[in-house]
Amino acid sequence: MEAIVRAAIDGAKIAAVISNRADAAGLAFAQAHGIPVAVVAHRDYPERADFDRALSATIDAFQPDLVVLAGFMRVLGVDFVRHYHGRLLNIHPSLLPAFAGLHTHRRALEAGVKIHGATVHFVTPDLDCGPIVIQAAVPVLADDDEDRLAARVLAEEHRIYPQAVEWFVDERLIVTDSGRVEVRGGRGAAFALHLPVLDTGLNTELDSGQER
Ligand code: NHR
Repeated sequence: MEAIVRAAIDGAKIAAVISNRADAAGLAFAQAHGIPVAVVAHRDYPERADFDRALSATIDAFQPDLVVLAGFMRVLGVDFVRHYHGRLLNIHPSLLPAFAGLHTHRRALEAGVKIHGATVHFVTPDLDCGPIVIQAAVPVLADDDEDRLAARVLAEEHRIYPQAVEWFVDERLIVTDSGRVEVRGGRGAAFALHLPVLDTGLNTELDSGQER
């Protein structure tokens, strides 16, 4: 959220920052930047559907064109998601469709994958399954633990999420009938893939043809 605010995207105004937790650090950040804030505490609503309705009423009072989930950890119901169809984004800390759900970095380490990352997607009722807007890949290094891997992914999240929001604001995102996202005016598929430059010497064995 802070990265999106700091990106100061041309033609966009942050209408509000809303959290389900009164102690969320993002609220203080927003206030310090003169952005309206609101809290809708999920604990006040025993029924998920009631929380969803209170949340959408609070959101809609600010009349946003786009709703951006950032570190938002409550599963949203079908009615909520339908209400924001085509204008609700999330960032998930894995290369979807791998590792949907929680604890993605731990699960990536357990699986032994050599590449991991983050995905910005439109939110659909099925968790972490919506149309993919942009992905960033990072290497998983031999001595990684959950925190180191999470930090490497987070740095990329801070790059790709503002980019995705900027594309939306510039009306460049098209979701096709088959549920894929095209970036208008993009230079092919690689346009929406961020690969941090690898200068780690990791590939020398491959490059020199050894140990194949
Ligand atoms: N809601 C829908 N309908 N679809 C998605 O794709 C959603 C969503 C709500 C949140 C973010 C997602 C993530 O990127 C997100 C995507 C929390 C959970 C979860 O299980 C799952 C996915 C995501 C966020 N939440 C628990 C729950 O009972 C609570 C976990 C907790 O509080 O720590 O809601 O990771």
